[in-house]
Parts: sequence; C-alpha cells; structure tokens
Amino acid sequence: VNDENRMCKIVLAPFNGGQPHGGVDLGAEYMMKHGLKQQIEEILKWNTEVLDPLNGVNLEQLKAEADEQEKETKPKIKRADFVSMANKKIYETCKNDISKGEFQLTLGGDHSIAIGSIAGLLSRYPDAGIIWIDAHADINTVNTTESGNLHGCPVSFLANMDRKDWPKSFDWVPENLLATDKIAYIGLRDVDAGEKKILRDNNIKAFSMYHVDRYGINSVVEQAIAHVSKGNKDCPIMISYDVDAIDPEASVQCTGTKVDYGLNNREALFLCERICETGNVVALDVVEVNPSLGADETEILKTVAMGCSIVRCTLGETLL
Ligand code: NNH
Ligand code: MN
Ligand code: MN
Ligand code: MN
Repeated sequence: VNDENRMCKIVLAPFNGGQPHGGVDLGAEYMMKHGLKQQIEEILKWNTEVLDPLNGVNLEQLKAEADEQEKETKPKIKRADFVSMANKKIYETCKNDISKGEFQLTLGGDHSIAIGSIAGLLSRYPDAGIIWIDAHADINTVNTTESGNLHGCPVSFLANMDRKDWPKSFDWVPENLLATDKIAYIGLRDVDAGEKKILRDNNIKAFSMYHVDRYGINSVVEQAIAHVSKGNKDCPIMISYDVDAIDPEASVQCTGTKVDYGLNNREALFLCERICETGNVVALDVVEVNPSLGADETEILKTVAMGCSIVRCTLGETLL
C-alpha cells in the first residue's frame, strides 16, 4: 500500500459486559477525546475512518436486563448472551468493513472484545500471529474460569477450547480459529491455576515479568515475534494490548484489575515500536482503559495518554 493512502480503520468497542466494573466502556471515547484520530492523521499521516459496530445497540439497557435476570439464575458465566451478541457485531464489522492492507485498530472496552476483533482479523489473515500484552492470560475456558467474567476467556474461545461447553448464545463460529502456536504473551504476572495448566498442556509461548527481567524486553519481543511468525518474514502480526500489563505506578492506574510490578513505560512502548519496525503489524486492540476508576484527573490523563501512545508507537511515531 502506498504510504499516502494508508488507511487506519478505528473500530469503537465501548463494551463493559465482560467484567464487573462500569466505565471501561468509556475508554474508546476518552482516547478519541484525547485527540487520537487527529494524531493518527496529522502526526502519522494515515487516513482514518471510524467504524461503530455497536451503534444503535442499547448497551446500558441490555446489560441491566442481563444483570436483573442473572440475579435469579446465577449462571456460572456472566452475561453470556450480551457478550456474544456484541462480539458477533464487532466480528462482522472487522470482517466485512476492513480490507486487506488497511490497519484494524479496535478501542475497547474490556478484553472480551478481542473475541470479535481477532476473529475478524483472522478472516483476512488466517495465519496472523497474535502478541497478547497483559498481566493476565485471558485463556480461561468456561470450565476453568473462577470469576465467570468473559474478559478472562477470549483466547480460549478463539482457539476453540471446550467449544461444546460454551453457552448456547456463542453459536456463531469464527471463519478461522486461532492456533495455540500462533500466540505469544508478554507481561504475565497474575495467571490462574487452571490457565497455567492450559498454557503448559498446549505448550503456549508465554513471557511473564520474570522473563522480561531475565532477558530484557528487547530479547523477549524478538522471541515473541519469531515464535508467532513461524519463519515467515512477512507474517502478519496483531497486538492485543491490555493496559493492565503496564505497571500501575508507572502510568496505568485506571484499569479494572491492577497488578503490581508490571512493564515500565518504556518497555510498554518499546515492544510496540519493535513490532511496528517489522513492517508486518496489521492490527491492534487497546483495552481495559477505565476512566471511571481514576482517583483524580491526573490519573485518568496518564492512563488515557498511555493508551494513545500505544497506538502511535504501533503505527510508527517514534521510528525515524
Ligand atoms: N484471570 C481472571 C479472570 O479470568 C482475571 C482476568 N482479568 C483481566 N484480564 N483483566 O486481562 O477473571
Ligand atoms: Mn486482558
Ligand atoms: Mn489483564
Ligand atoms: Mn522491570
């Protein structure tokens, strides 16, 4: 694609049904208000177009109805119909309204929205590698989840684990599944026992904070890229970035599941820069920015600004 005609499709995914906190649905809006679209156009010289798959869906009402009903039924998996419906829409938009060669930028929302964004991306690039940046592995199945929150389960859905046990509303099947050897994690430090077993049993590449300290972020990113690319130097790569990967004291206070001792600010952005430098990055999710959890304006600004920096670094701002 000619540089002047680069297109970044910004997919708004203001969805909070995959976890308990209100406010994570505002993440996309805050990043947009921070000037993200203008930054992409004016600093990075990409064309942009905003896609809004959940437009016209009364999310507040559907969530309230789900919660009301589940007070009685107390299902193990929380708001399954709601999460399934929203992700089917995100999936269809990513699959149908974005072309090969266009960048897919999805702004959450909680991390359950990666069900839709990654399923959509895989319909264009079936062999894409996924680099999942997170304090958490988000690979619980409906059988291993301790919380019942679907933002802790997107990877298992995408990889078709325990498919028959998923709630009936997840009857839609992505065109292409995620192979477990096409994902690599960076930043892990809060992984459930059931997830550790899944990671081990499937031999999934996972770099925890231990590995970041042991080898340094440069080596870790290099290994992650090599692993998901499987020797193909043109392998398309997507980053699914949960901002809780970043240390709360460094910058990210406004997120629903803070975990201490995470990536520092440079590690957090360096990995985006390095993945950008491959020339193969085709998509990015930025999720779990929750402005409602800020103690003051400064905390909100720091988290939102970091979300925007992740986008700009992934699109090449800091490469000369
Ligand atoms: N593993 C926990 C769960 O499944 C926490 C998930 N929370 C996240 N994931 N923020 O990124 O509920
Ligand atoms: Mn996550
Ligand atoms: Mn997380
Ligand atoms: Mn460190």
